[in-house]
Amino acid sequence: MLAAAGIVALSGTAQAAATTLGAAAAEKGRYFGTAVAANRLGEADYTATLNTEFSSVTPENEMKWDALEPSRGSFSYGSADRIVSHAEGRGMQVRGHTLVWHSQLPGWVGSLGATDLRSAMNNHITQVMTHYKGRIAAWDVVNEAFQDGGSGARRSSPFQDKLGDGFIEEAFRTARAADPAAQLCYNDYNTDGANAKSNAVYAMVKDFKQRGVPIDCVGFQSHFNAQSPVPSDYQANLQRFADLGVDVQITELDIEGSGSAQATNYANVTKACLAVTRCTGITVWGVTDKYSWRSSGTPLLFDGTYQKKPAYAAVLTALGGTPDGGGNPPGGGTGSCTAAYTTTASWPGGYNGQVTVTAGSAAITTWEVPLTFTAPQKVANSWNGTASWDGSGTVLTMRPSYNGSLAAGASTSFGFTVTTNGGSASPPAVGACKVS
Ligand code: 9MR
Repeated sequence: MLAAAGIVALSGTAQAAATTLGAAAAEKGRYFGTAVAANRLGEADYTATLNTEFSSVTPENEMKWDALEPSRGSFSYGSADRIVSHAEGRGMQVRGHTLVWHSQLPGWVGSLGATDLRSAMNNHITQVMTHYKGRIAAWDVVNEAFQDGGSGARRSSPFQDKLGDGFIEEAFRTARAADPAAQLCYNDYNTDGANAKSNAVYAMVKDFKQRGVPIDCVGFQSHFNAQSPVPSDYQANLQRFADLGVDVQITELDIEGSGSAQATNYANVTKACLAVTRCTGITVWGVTDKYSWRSSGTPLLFDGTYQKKPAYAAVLTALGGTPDGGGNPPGGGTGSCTAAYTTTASWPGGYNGQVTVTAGSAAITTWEVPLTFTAPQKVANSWNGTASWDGSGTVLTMRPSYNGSLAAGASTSFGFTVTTNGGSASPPAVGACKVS
């Protein structure tokens, strides 16, 4: 027997309203992105969610210095390239993260003297940006260079300690020369509202703009939880940076919590970005709670089984999208569903197929999925569904037997055995799931 590969997901939505984060954000002239880990791209549900919902990706770790240049002058681009290729193949843009950062920095960098460190920094920026030239929408050129707390001072790092304040300016100038098409961003956390740290970043950006140091954008990481809630002046803070003449981007959004409280916070962040003309996009820091760096805080939009959380619906609605495409079909049953097909086994003369039906962000009480088989295939047997054939004998509509009621985001599966009768072994064409 062969385990089979093909998975086809078909949405049952029937209206023009955007039903995904990426599409809804695009209607507002923005991207909606996620951090991605190269080693998860082989997981079907991970990649299906990524491909369906997001229009931008940020490699979560694969473009950090320790990943790209683990020893001096020796670059390894494999994992980062996989993410960039995946994105390019699907029309997603890429945020590069990050060129100069005190963390995930290989030991050899820290042990260099000032002259060597300067040339190593500039070489790292130039090599990496040249490798990806023209393919990265925005780079986090410098990440987290300021201290927390009330001092507004620069954070200690090999760059700061040996090169002084000027390392940031130098990094941006080197970056502009390496890839003039990329937007160049400064990125940090705990800068999401007005405070000593964000004031210090603000002063730096203002100075850069006045002196013509090339900077195009400021990234606000936006990692929120009970200790670090969404600031009440979040929108005002984005706006004051935008007013300096830079774009602002929400670059690593995650908000710990659950249910409606989490949903409200997510909606407020989304609305704040939409209210600031130069807020060009939002990136959440991961696809699913189970792989979040703060997994126990369930801070993302999809749970550990890739079901849409209330926060998902809140973001989509805030973006002007419609979780269920306005009803499916319009005027018919409420809610929506999707159907995903897998061949679970095959042998000479036949195969087993399985269709997983998943409710959208509202509960449903019934569903139907049409399957078109290639003659002279016959369905010998089916389970967990009620089968009815059309007159031609090629279109089989499956409806629930006992499994019509699904909670929001919940799934059920039905299956069938097909005999090929000497003909093609192609799996059926799976039509749109409908709530009838
Ligand atoms: O999510 C990243 C996690 O997988 C890494 O272990 C961690 C190591 O520093 O970095 C995480 O991402 C960080 C990002 O690069 C910069 N801002 C803070 C993020 C969360 O720690």
